[in-house]
Amino acid sequence: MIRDAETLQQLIDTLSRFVRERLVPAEQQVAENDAIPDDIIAEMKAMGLFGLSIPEQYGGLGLTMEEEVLVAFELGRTSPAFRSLMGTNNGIGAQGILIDGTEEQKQRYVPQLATGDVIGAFCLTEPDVGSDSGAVKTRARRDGEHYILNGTKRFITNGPHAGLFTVMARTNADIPGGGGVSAFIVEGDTPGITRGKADVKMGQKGAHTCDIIFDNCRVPAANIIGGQEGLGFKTAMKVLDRGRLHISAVCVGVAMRLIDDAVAFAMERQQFGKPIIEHQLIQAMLADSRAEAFAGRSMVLEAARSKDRGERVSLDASCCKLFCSEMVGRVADRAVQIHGGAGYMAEYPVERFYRDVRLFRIYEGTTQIQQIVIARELARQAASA
Ligand code: COS
Repeated sequence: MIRDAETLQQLIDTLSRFVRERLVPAEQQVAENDAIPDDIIAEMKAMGLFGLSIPEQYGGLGLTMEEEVLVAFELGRTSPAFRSLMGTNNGIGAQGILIDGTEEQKQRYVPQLATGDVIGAFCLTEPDVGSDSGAVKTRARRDGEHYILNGTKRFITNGPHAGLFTVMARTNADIPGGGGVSAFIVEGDTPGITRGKADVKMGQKGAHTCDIIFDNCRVPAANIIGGQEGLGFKTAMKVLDRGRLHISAVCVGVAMRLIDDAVAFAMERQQFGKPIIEHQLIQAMLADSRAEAFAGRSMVLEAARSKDRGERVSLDASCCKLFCSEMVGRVADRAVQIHGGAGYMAEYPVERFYRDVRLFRIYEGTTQIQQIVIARELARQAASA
């Protein structure tokens, strides 16, 4: 439930203004330079954006899931690169510690993520481990009061900037699949960590990913999340349930932005003697886009409310991720189509967004993985009915 509607509205209004007045005008520069300007990062920190979903006792704003998705709808109205920078601290870079970490681990590591002084990253994917994330090959061998990590993590969001990693590594080679995997908190300056060069991506310029290579990296045994081996895969899945809801909300925000841009263009652009928004085939594309974005918004809010009630949301989160990421792809495609030849030109933001949104159908679980999660949950529910 919204805990204080007035304060929340103030936050959303402030954020909406920040997006409109600071972030949207900087989008092109971020895309060209492949970097977010330092003064914008400083403003994001001052606004508390790195700790939106981190509880107050660890220095964050402590938003509920419903409040967080309302904020993400606003943040989605600009280049995903801005959200990506603070997204890991709120999401996959902090939630493993928050969901399953010990109190000591939370107190030690989360406050620095809440302020944005340290950037967090989530190391699950590997060169040979993508959708089958239980197959983690990175090894963690116990050696006295430490574990020694060896392996390569791939496509790690914010990897070049991260000062704190949540790393899924296999502690028991005899247990295949997720049961042999543990999650570790690894400080970015630990000897034995090398960062690969930043990946060259299709879109989302300004958001950076790279390989993180662990070569005999010694991590204190006290940094195993939850203090116990074998929980890491489940921790990762719980983190992703939450992350998928957040990404879905961002997809809705981007869709709303693209619809606004397409409407503005269609009102301006004249063909056959009238603005193209008066042509029914253009109207159909706008109407379908708005209806689908509204459906996405409604389902994300509903799922977020379930999460705030403490319900398990794996099925709902996957439904949201599946629908919203595919939906924003269709909306971006129509937005380009409405712009006609101009939509193919880099001068218009829709060209950039068309490439940016492609990632939403892939990361934090592909569409096909969401389908698998949904079908398995249906079977599980039917079996236990
Ligand atoms: N919450 C809590 N526990 C979960 C869970 C969740 N959301 N999902 C699975 N588990 C538990 C299961 O209950 C099971 O527990 P038991 O062994 O006690 O029965 C265990 O974890 C293993 O689950 P499962 O058998 O379903 O695991 P699979 O290896 O079949 O993998 C998928 C399931 C494919 C869904 C998982 O690997 C996945 O989500 N892959 C995509 C990963 C991803 O999103 N990567 C993106 C990059 S990270 S940004």
